Amino acid sequence: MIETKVSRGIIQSYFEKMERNLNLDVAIVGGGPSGIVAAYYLAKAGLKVAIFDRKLSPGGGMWGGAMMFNQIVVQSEAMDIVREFGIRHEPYDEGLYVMDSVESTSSLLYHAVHAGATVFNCYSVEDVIFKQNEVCGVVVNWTPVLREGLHVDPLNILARFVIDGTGHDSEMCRTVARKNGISLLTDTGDVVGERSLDVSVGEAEVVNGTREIYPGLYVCGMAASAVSGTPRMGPIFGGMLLSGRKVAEQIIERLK
Ligand code: 48F
Repeated sequence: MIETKVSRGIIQSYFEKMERNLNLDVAIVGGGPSGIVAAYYLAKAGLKVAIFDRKLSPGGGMWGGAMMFNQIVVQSEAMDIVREFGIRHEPYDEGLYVMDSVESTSSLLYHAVHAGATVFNCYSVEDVIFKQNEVCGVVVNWTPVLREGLHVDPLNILARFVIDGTGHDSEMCRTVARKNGISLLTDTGDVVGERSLDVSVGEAEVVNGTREIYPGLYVCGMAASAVSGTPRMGPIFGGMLLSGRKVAEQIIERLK
C-alpha cells in the first residue's frame, strides 16, 4: 500500500542518512551564514561534514535582513564568496553591495548541500564529547524534547573537529568551559561576551577571531566575536561569509 511505502521511504532513508553521519570529519553546530559557508568549503574539499541546527529552518539571522526588512549588505572583500554561491546583487555605495536576504540564505543552503554537506534541522546540540582534554564530537537531542523539558537522553556523534557557529551565545564554548574546568584561548579563559556595535572593527575582528579556541573546537561567525569580546556589527554579512571560509580553510589545512 502507498501509505506504508511513504512512511517506510522516509524512515529508511532518514536512518541511513543518520547512520552515515555518526562519525564525521567536522560537526558544525549552528546553521547560520558562517556555519553554512564553512560546511560548503569543507564538503567541497571532500570532508564528511554535517550541520546541526535547532531550528526547523536553518539559516540563522540571515533570513530577516535587519528589522525584518529582507535585504542585506555585503562589502567588496567578501563578494567573491557571494559570486561563488550565485547570489544576485547590486552595487549600492562605495565598496558595498545589497542583495535579497531570502535568496542569499537559500543559496548558501542549496550550495552547501549540493557540495555534499548534510543538514540536520530540529537538532539541538546540548553538549560535546570530551575525551583526554579534547573536544571530539557532539551530543544531540530533538529540539522539541529540550523545549518541553522531557527527560529523554540524547545521542552522540563523533567528529574530528567541532565548529561552534551558534551565533551571539557561543553556546559550545560556554558549555566546554563550564563543564570541564578548562580555559579557552581567550583573555579570561572563558567566553568574554560580545561588545556593543562597531561595524568596521566588528567585521575585521570576527575574521581575526576565527580560530581553534580549544583543542578540537573551532569558532566562526558571531560565536567568534562573542567568545573573544569583540564588537557586534549588525546586518552586514561579509565578515560572516569570510569567517565561514576561514574556519574551513584552517581545518582543511589541518587535515592535509
Ligand atoms: O546567529 P547565526 O545567524 O550565526 P552566524 O553565522 O551569523 C550571525 C548573523 O546572522 C547576524 C549578524 C551578522 O552580522 O550579527 O546575527 O554567527 O545563527 C546561529 C544558528 O545556530 C543555531 C541557531 O538556531 C541559528 O540558526 N544554534 C544556536 N545554538 C544551537 C544551535 C545549538 N545549541 N544547537 C543547534 N543549533
